[in-house]
Amino acid sequence: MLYFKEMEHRTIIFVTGNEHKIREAEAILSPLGIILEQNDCGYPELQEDELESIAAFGAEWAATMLNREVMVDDSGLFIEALGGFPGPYSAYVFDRLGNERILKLMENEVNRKATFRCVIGYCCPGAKAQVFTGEVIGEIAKESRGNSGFGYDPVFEVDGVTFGEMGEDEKNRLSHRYRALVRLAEWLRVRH
Ligand code: ITT
Repeated sequence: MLYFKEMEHRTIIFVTGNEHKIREAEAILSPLGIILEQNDCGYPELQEDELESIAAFGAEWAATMLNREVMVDDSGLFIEALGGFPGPYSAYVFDRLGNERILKLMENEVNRKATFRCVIGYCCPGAKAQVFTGEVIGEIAKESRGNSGFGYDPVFEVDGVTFGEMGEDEKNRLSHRYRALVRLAEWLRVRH
């Protein structure tokens, strides 16, 4: 198929320290002909409210530093009843509080709506970063369920099923990360 042929042999450095993100992104992108190489050199994370500016800055920084075509993934869980918390602070909050404390904060809350967002920052050396956003709307579960996935997966549910209860394949067909990555792949297909 022409689509796959055009995408052959593209390798992007994925700058992340998170093995789960790599695994999911590989499963999503490899059928589209995009190969990923992990680099865990890290990047400075701006203290910003917008995942987009954090991802754009990180991608430009990493492209310059590594002198390679790179992508970064900045994700966050935005809980409506908590005013969008933890949002851009999701990594910090997960490390300090974890899922059980989040569930405690939500104990008597009727509005359980939450949005999981993923922003992929992509950059070539010397160019401006491009950002691709994907989001999925769901709810905070009443209790932690499922052993699949990572991070907030056991407490984030879509149509009554948590990401933790879904198999990897099912999560990768509808997740925030999937939605952002297919936008990246489509942009690369058209632009390059
Ligand atoms: P890098 O910055 O090194 O890529 P990280 O784990 O710090 O890795 P983020 O800041 O993007 O990544 O993640 C914010 C938090 O949200 C962190 O605790 C993740 O474990 C969690 N998270 C990100 N994507 C997730 C997903 O698909 N399912 C569940 N939790 C996720």
